[in-house]
Amino acid sequence: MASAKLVILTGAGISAESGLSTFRDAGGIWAQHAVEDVATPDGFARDPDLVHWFYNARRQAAADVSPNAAHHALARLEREHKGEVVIITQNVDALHEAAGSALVIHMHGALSGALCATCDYRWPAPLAMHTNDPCPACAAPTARPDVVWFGETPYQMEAIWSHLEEADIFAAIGTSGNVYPAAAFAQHAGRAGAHTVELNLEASANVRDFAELRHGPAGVTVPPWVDELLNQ
Ligand code: BJW
Repeated sequence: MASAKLVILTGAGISAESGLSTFRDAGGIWAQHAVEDVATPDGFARDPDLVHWFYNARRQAAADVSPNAAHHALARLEREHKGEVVIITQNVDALHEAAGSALVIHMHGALSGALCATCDYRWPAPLAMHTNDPCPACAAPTARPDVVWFGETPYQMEAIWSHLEEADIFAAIGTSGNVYPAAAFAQHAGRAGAHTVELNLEASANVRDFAELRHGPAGVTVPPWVDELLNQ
């Protein structure tokens, strides 16, 4: 197991103890905003001011927080484990990178990125984006946050399926298992032979796809799990 390939999916729950809201918990983001208004291409076409306001507020909130014990433990795992450690995050914050993780796939994009809806050019997002901001490449007034909304294809899916098929251990941390394709990763990795572990506050919607369950706050469950992996 010393050189096992570890593939780790993270969701909003891993950043909760840093102070960022989750989506589907009581009082979470979807209790305050209608998902179809702020996280779909149609919502952006209808009211770009509202969508920019929503993501500007989240970009500001993400700039004000620090990684917690779970992010730090995963960065230590990547530094000290002899095999490959791949983090696939659904999160648009940069807390894994801030903790020191290097191999991080942002499958739902990043708050730090801007994307031209006309020509697909990407550039670093300013703290506040505005409707009609021009694209630096084609000048079209169609700048949007570089995040993946419902109905859009998540990023780096080919690489992700390959990592899942090569995984010796697959873990999902802080994700409710409601959003596909991420919710199918445990089943995919498990069928390809990985040992599957869920580390979440509570049982997720796809708890049956995991061989091992560790329920509790990520800041409490992840550091000892990492210690165990490094001591195996
Ligand atoms: C803690 C904790 C602590 C709290 N410690 N834990 C019908 C059936 C099946 C699928 C579909 C369907 N109809 C449509 C679809 C597809 C659709 C989908 O899944 N819809 C479902 C709602 C049914 N998916 C898509 O459209 C995706 N695209 C797609 O499928 O393309 C086709 C394709 C697939 C494969 C290959 C090629 C093409 C796109 C999904 C885009 C999701 N976008 C969002 C918003 C954008 C980013 C942003 O603004 O941040 O991404 S939605 C939102 O949900 C966000 C998140 O990344 C995502 C997942 O949420 P997450 O992270 O799981 O958060 P929560 O809040 O749900 O859960 C937190 C968990 O943490 C909870 O369990 C807590 O208990 C726990 N917790 N505190 C540990 N301290």
